Amino acid sequence: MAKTNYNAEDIKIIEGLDAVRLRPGMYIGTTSVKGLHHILWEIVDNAVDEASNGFANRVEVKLYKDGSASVEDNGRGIPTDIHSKAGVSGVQVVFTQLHAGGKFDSENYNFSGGLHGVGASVTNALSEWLKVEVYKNTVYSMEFHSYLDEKSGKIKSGVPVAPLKDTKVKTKKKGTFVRFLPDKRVFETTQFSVETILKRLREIAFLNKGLEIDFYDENTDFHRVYKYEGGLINFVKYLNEGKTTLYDEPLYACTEKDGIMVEFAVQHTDAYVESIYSYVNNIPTGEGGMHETGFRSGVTRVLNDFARTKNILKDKDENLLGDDFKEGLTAILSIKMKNVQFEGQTKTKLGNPEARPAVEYVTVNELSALMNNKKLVKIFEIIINKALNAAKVRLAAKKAKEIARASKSIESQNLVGKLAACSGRKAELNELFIVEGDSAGGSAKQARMRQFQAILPLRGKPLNVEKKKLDHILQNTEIRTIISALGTGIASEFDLSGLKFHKVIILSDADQDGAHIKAILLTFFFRYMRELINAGHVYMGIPPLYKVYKGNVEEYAYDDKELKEKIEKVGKGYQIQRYKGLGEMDPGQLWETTMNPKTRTLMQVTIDDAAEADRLITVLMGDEVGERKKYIFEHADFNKEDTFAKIKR
Ligand code: 1YM
Repeated sequence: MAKTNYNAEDIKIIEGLDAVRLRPGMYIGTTSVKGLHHILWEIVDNAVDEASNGFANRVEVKLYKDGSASVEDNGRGIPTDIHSKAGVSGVQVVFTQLHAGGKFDSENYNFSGGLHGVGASVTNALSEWLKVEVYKNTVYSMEFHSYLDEKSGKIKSGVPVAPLKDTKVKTKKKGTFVRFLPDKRVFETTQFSVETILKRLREIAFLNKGLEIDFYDENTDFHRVYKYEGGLINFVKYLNEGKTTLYDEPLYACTEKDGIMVEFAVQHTDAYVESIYSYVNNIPTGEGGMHETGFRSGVTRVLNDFARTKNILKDKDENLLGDDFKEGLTAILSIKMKNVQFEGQTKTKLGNPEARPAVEYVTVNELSALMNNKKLVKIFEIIINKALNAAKVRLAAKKAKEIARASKSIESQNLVGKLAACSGRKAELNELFIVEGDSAGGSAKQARMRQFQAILPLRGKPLNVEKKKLDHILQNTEIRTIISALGTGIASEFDLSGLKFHKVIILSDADQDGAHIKAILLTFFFRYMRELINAGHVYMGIPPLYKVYKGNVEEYAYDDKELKEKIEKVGKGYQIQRYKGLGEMDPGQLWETTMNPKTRTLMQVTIDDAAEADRLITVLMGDEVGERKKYIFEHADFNKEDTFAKIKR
């Protein structure tokens, strides 16, 4: 049965994998640490899909001392028989054929299950070696490697060492095991981040109730198990930790409609902002899309109906709006469907129109059913009353929106008194430095390149916007100044096209106060201008901590490790100055170390994981001191890369 002569078709397959190595960016977006994790997620996705389809209930992820990683599930095992068209085993097809867009048109295997990410071949192409074992009564095994072809001088990617072999070793196990070593010639770093992996595994476990995910790191002997019998219910409770909830148990539903699996959990808190996080096939959809739209209109419709049946809303009253229902709403919406189309700036917006009516239908049906449950009536009354309150604020004041709208014209009112504007008019080139303190602000004004750098000094601390209503927030001068300087408006009035600076750079001291100011500003951007962050416009400046000097030689160090290097570089007779704040630097030094695009270091603020960032903000900025202390204690260093920030030089 096995093919003996490897013909032209096989060669074409191999060329396919070589193309991946030639332009990895086209397949995994980037060869940074993010791309490195991407090739792990490809394998994890296949294992999780197998579980999603009900064939597996356990996934194990392991990191090894040699730098390799493995994933194992207890499902059916990748098909081991010969694929009629390809003439090689299913295993070989999976790891050597590129599946464009995650679709795979084959007669042999139906992908009813394979929801997405059949990109295991990409992982193979970008690895030094990859080993597969399939457990079906006996152990099947196959190995691939990438090697330098002497003749062509080029690297051949993901080449089978031998066809799939039935080792005849008996096993009671079922499933698939894949282990691979990411290729150092491809990636900027091949060091996996345990923190990144754990966060994603926990998210997957939340999204797939009952699925057990084990993680083990051989390097540190660290072991962790995630398993949530409540799934999304546990997820919502986790997000609401540290918030005051209006009722104890989240509302939950899970049903299929027109081939789309719809699942959600909802719980209200006393907060004013909304925290809805949506997923499609376990992938976060940060920009929302059709499923979210359907969910929102479903919630609005069903709650209005309820309010009318209960005579809370009278005939003469107008319907409550979606916006009224979103105050304090924490929700996870997770759907599973085929042929997913992603759109939007970051390709995290669901485009499939059919998702909207399906989700709306399920939301209305399931919530109505819950409303008829006598025990839950109280909860719905609480929700309606909260919305009525929100509507009152909306109708009586209408102020928030007017001010938000006015914020767009504030520039013409010249409220931006303190802003030292720049002279250039090209937003793409312009930079706004939001600087802590008047003295550093003064230095920055002297140091800047007037053409494209504007300076906004902050005198006091801006208002902590967490737990404040919008109209209250908009009375704060510092916040108003920032809004007016940016030119985008905020909240529902936000419009990215008005942005006057494509780099918004927060410059604060590397101490507690500076960290607090950063946190306050990031909270504000996250809650009211999230698109600004999503579109990559928000940065943090990193001032040096030390100057090492001798005569007229000056070297700056941004951390203690660099300090050692710089001391060696300057040599005997060096002196050290430790900067306690930006204010201690003269304009020349500030320019060179923190503002000059040629020599400075910026950290770009990104949100890989919006739900996690939301929880973090709740913990950091909310009023539960204990949790905050704990977090700050564990993550004392605000200048390091984390959920919010990635270094960009
Ligand atoms: C550790 C990684 O890849 N598990 C896995 C993959 C597959 C199956 C089961 C599977 C799918 C189907 C039928 C089907 C895949 N099979 C294919 C292909 N774990 C891991 N477990 N039988 C088994 O979707 O119909 C691709 S992935 F294409 F061969 F069917």
